[in-house]
Amino acid sequence: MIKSDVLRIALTPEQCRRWKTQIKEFNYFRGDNDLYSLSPPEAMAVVETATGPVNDDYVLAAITAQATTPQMLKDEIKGFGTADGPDAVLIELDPEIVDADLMRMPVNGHRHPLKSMCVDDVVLTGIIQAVGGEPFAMIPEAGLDAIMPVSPTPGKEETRSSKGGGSLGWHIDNSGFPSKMRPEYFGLMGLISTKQVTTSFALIDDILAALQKLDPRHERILRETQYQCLTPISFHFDGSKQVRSDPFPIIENGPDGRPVINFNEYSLIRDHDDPSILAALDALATVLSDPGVVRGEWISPGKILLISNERALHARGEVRGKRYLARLYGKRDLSALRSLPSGGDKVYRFRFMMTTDEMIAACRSQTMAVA
Ligand SMILES: O=C(O)CCC(=O)C(=O)O
Ligand SMILES: [Fe+2]
Repeated sequence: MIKSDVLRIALTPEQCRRWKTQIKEFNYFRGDNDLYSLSPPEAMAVVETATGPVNDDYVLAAITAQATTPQMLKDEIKGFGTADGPDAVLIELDPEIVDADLMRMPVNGHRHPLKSMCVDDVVLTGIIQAVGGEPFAMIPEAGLDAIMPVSPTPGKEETRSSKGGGSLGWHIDNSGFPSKMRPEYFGLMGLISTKQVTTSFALIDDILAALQKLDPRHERILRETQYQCLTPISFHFDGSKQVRSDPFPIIENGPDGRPVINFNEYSLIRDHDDPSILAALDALATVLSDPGVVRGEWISPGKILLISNERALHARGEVRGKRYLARLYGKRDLSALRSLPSGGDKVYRFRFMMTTDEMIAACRSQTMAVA
């Protein structure tokens, strides 16, 4: 089978050195980074007591990114996620672009208090912006850091989340939410990775072609509005229970008429007894172990994998060695998040408070991407 294209871009060490120098010359960082190591409950308290909009280091990093990201890179990736562009891009940079070191691994799942906003943060932010969307994060998940550390966290190694150490099954991020509140795409940047760990991904065009070969009926069944999943566990730090989403289709057509996928191997609720549904879900699992469909990358230091969260699924092998990736979400239309009663990102730009009540309401309002 011919796989749909993934764009690969490599910058020379010289191009990387120039970018890094420009970022440093911008000299926008104050070095105050106490906000980014806060846990979500601490971050919520900070937002609630802020008296007005705050221009913090992350906002300055986003401005620096806009000013310094190489034009050639912007031109190459701007079609990502559109009908003419790829659904996945691998960008290879010189590992020297990374500022993190082994002494500054995340603490309790959050940025090390001594790892300030730095070159790698600006680079990842620049790439997310170059696609044409805005970076964003959910405070209940990431605290006030826009860039989430993906690294095993003591006490959470066993969880099936970005803080776990085991393998992660096939999913899109924040599958329980309607698409207007989910990340549209994300970048995973390798900061530290001492042993090979594979991040897998499968593009929807490849998945559908393989399903079609097995039995053309499967796709039709997966397009029925009858699947449910649970809210993302990372949002329930307050001890609240996961809730069931409203029924949604696993495959549907997005606003531009092309297919999109919504699936999470772990949080999909499997209470179906209809044999055609079970057969379609089994076929999906079969296709997701087909080497003609599954791709993989070792996101080693300096590599950035940009993946659509609408037109691709991703998964990960077991973590080995010391590993620290930076993950940043992007979205072209933040209006649904900005209009939440909790106030959107008015106080901390790109970071959304999202209360438990709002999250539950969101999961109960699954709507088709196309009216
Ligand atoms: O660790 C990886 O390579 C992927 C992690 C992931 O799926 C996530 O953070 O959502
Ligand atoms: Fe993920």
